[in-house]
Amino acid sequence: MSSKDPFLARLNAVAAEIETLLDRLMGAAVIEGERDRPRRLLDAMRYASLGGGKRFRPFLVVESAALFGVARSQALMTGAALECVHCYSLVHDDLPAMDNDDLRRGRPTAHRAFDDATAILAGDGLLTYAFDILSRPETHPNPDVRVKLVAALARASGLGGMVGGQILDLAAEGRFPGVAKPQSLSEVETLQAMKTGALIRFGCVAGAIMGEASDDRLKALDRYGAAIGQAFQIADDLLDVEGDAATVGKQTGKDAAAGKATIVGVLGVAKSKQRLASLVEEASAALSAFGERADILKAAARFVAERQT
Ligand code: GRG
Repeated sequence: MSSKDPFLARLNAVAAEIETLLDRLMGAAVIEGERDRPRRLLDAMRYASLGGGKRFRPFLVVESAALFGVARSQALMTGAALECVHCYSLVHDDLPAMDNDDLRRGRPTAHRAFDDATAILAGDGLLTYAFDILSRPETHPNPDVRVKLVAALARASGLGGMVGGQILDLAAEGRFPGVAKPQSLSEVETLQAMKTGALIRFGCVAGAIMGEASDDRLKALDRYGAAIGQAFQIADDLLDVEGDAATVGKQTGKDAAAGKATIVGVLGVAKSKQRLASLVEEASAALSAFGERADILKAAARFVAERQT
């Protein structure tokens, strides 16, 4: 990624800091006050979380937190927790029982590099570690804020968020005989808002939670997050239709083959691109109260729509 573009330079800066932080957080096999960490599990967790990925979700945390003057080191801790949940979801999504993928971030998927059981446990380890990270005073000095972060990430990740969206996604593929397939535009929007949107939305409101911002400001970031979350998924679906595997870093052309419910499948390519453009506008409009200080987040909305990987 070129760093001449100011947006990419800031995204890359967060990516480098997150890499260093995750490496530190998962660096030691022997931790004071904890039982020794089993080497194979630690290796698989490191494989799944280090050395790849755009780190777009931590970027959202860092840049939304910057609007409220939150210390960058604290925002990075929350970003690292969010990235752990994201990486766990990728590991589990790639498993044979889910999407059965061999390639992720341009490398063999975790269950290919290790084995199914180790990959399942690495995902479990990353998910639970996220909440360990959020509960530390290093993440925020105020315990009330830490509890709010834990609750918000748990909700974004779980039953009414990503995991709930994932089961609706599997239902849409017709995996469960007798269970209705979500197919209409609004059903597909709901499942995608849960599966992909909820974590992105958390990334956007996390800064406001950490900055103990007013309700208005938190809601503005929530509206921004909802718009870019939807845009992110439409862009992902378009990449599956139009992208090539070498650039995207994972197999393409899989959605239609699997009978997945996508906005592109419902609206077609041309209308989906129009929808993408209006979501970018909607995202920028949601940030009007922040003025120029939110320009980087507006650039992030454009990046979401234009990304090739
Ligand atoms: C298995 C509980 C569970 C949930 C799976 C992650 C997920 C939910 C599904 C993956 C399917 C998918 C490709 C969804 C599109 C959105 C998405 C998560 C894309 C990958 O995120 P990026 O582009 O990846 O931010 P990097 O590698 O840059 O971190």
